[in-house]
Amino acid sequence: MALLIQGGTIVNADQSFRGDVLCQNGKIVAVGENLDVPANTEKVDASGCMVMPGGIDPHTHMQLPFMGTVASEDFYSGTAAGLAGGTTMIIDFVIPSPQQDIMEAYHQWREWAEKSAADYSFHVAITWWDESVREAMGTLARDYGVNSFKHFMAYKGAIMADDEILVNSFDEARKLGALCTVHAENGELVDRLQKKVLAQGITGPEGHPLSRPPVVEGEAANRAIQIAQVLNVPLYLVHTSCIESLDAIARARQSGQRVFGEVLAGHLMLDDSVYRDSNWASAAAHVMSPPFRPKGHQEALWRGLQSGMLQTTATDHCCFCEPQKAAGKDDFTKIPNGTAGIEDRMHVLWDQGVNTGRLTPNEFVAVTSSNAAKIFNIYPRKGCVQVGADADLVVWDQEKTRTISKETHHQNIDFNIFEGMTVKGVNIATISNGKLVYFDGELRAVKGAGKYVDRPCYAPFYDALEKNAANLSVEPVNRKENS
Ligand code: URQ
Ligand code: ZN
Ligand code: ZN
Repeated sequence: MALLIQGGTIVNADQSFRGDVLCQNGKIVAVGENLDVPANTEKVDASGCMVMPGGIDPHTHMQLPFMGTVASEDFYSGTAAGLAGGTTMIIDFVIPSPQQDIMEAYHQWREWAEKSAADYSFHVAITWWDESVREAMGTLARDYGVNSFKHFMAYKGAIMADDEILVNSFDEARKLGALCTVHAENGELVDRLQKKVLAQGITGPEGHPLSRPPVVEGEAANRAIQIAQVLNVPLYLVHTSCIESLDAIARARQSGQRVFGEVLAGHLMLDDSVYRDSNWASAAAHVMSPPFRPKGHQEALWRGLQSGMLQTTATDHCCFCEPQKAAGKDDFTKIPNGTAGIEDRMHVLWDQGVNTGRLTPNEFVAVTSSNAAKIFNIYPRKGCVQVGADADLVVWDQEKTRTISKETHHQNIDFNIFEGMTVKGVNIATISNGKLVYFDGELRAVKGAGKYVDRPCYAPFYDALEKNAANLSVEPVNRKENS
């Protein structure tokens, strides 16, 4: 059955124009006016609305086993909530335990994700190192469409990657033509500061930001950037939350280094006052890493997005309900880290990005979809309204409002960090793989309808890098002649 989205204005990252969109067999088959439409085509009226590429959230953790529990949102409920909010693809994370076989972990996450309602892909975390890990990276890059490897520089004693792992993994990623991504916080400093804060008798959630101040992120961001520079590998910093890491990214990009930055909708909107809420459950619900920052960092992050120093927006959707957060009732270091956002990201970014004049609608498309597609090498299959692309689209009504609340969201969590926020400009329809899956408040997500998305490596680009690096090499000095 074909689907025609008619009467709208198509908004891509590079241009906007009046046009209808015809979808068939999961693909966009025609774009323009006066299209030749098959009989029995389902029609969606987009008059007065914008038609944009479906959002890509490059950072989620559905049903993540973490800190002694499992995230409450699974791949079906999480991708369904994303569809309700206009996100039609996620890039989640395979996170092997240290010493766990990488391929075993990969197949485990693939199995969990089969129930997804929308398309998905995986970054693979490198949490330990030996020759089997190196081999697995090659297998994943060549045979399983993995072109990005994640490194947690935080979480000492759990999944933290020390410099030896970073150097081994970054070097291997370059040879494969893959991208390295990092959670940039110095895990040793976090560990030491957590002990120091607890020793001062601070056990509540207000201790969380004290144990991981912005400088702890800035140090790790700088370190990862310099290691990537020495090893000649592109780098992507996830959840850039503060001025210190934003400045590190800006310096690197201004020097020509290939570094990318991601920012979470939450870090653009919230500050660290949330941790001083007298209600323990509310303060604990905001415990995630890096923490929400003091006032001032948020505006700097918006400027990073506007200036192109930050390229993508995400949510780090990692849900833990109050009973789970209560594990840290007497010790904030035991509160499972994570917050939600997959359903609200695009609404929050439009309301505080486009309605305020910070972003144009085209830039909104870039930072919610197209840039992630380009960086992770799935553009224009994803992130663009054009013939041949996947039929993942949103019909966006700039005038429609929504008040965000845990009472009405589709996310499987008992809290919403944007609670009570009224946004103007939301998707009235979401099309996933050419099917109308959300329309005027009715969610029609189908369990298992999502497909795994292969992301090819970047080999040709790296060959040039290698040649360039070789040209800069110094000839060995022949000292025999002088002896
Ligand atoms: O660090 C992450 O990205 C994962 C473990 C989710 N939790 C969080 O606090 N960001
Ligand atoms: Zn992280
Ligand atoms: Zn994360």
